[in-house]
Amino acid sequence: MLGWFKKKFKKQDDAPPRQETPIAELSTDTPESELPAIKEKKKKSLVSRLAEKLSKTRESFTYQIDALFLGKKEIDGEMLDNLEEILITADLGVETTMELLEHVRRKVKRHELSDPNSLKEVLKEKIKSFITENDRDASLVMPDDGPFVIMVIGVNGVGKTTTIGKIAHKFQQAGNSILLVAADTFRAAAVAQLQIWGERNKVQVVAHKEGADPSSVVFDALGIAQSKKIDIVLVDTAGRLHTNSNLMEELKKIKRVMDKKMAGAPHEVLLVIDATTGQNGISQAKLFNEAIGVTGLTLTKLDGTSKGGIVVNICRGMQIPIRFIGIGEHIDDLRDFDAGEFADALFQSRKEQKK
Ligand SMILES: Nc1nc2c(ncn2[C@@H]2O[C@H](COP(=O)(O)OP(=O)(O)OP(=O)(O)O)[C@@H](O)[C@H]2O)c(=O)[nH]1
Ligand SMILES: [Mg+2]
Repeated sequence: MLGWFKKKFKKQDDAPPRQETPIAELSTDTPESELPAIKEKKKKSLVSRLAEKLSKTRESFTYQIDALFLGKKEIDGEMLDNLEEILITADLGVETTMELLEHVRRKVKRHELSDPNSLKEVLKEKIKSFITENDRDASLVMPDDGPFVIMVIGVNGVGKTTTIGKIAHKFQQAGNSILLVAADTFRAAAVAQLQIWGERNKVQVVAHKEGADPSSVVFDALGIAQSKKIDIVLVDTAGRLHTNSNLMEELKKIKRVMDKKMAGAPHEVLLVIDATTGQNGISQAKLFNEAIGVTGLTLTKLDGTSKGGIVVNICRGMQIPIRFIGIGEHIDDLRDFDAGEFADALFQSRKEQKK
């Protein structure tokens, strides 16, 4: 769990098994020889559940690709044109789509590829390699002591507050103490929403009055976190301001104040992107990264979109790692992003899903 995070919080290793994987539990009398098989079963079950959640993308993407090649004997121009349309529609991005088609065309020309079935396999392998190639362990600068501070940013409605609620749950299950910070002070409803997540998780929420300076909320909260020896601080920010001030300037200020109060904080600037917005999400990531400096991404609403190809696009085009994916509105609907697992789930066929 949370490979990028594990280094500091050893407690994570003692975490109870995640509720979403009700597989054969390991017990002390499980023979060692059975462990690999159990692990494999667990992996399959995780992939299948993810595949279920990605059903919209799979219908418009994976199944379309399957259908395109079904019963065909030859690769022709029309087939490649249709393939291009499928890839673009799933939001893989123009550049990635062109690169894939070029790869395929080259292979056809060199007679390394002739039948549609092997083309399908080549395509899958190439897309999988796009998703996994940037899957490096993005190291984080961990504080030697004191809380690990995560500042969550993104435009309005992308799922910041919900994601914070889910992350709090995940870390809490792993045995960490959590503090939530309502730095979206521009709407009373925003504070109330975070407080609901606080109650749900039974964790403290630091909030000031509506309209207060977000930086002062954060300043106070970090003081509380230090004195209470909190493990993880999650800071919720506004997605849109109802004043004339500039959102990016406001976020920069919050970040500066954090660093002043606690050198090195925030340790993670997590940008939340709504996967249903497709290419727009990529533009947001670029803007936020230029202005604030983003260290990790969360892609939400992958359950409700056929544009899950955006993941390929992001893995390919951005140097920022995806930390989490949101696959529903429930507290458990957040996954650590695992490139291999995602690629396997994306390409799970209808037949495999039914098994
Ligand atoms: N289906 C689905 N819905 C999600 C997911 N994440 C968030 N949502 C929903 O998206 C809507 C907006 O979520 P919020 O968490 O309020 O978004 P926000 O970014 O905090 O919004 P503002 O505070 O207005 O900027 C809510 O209805 C959430 O339930 C997800 O992974 N899947
Ligand atoms: Mg919010």
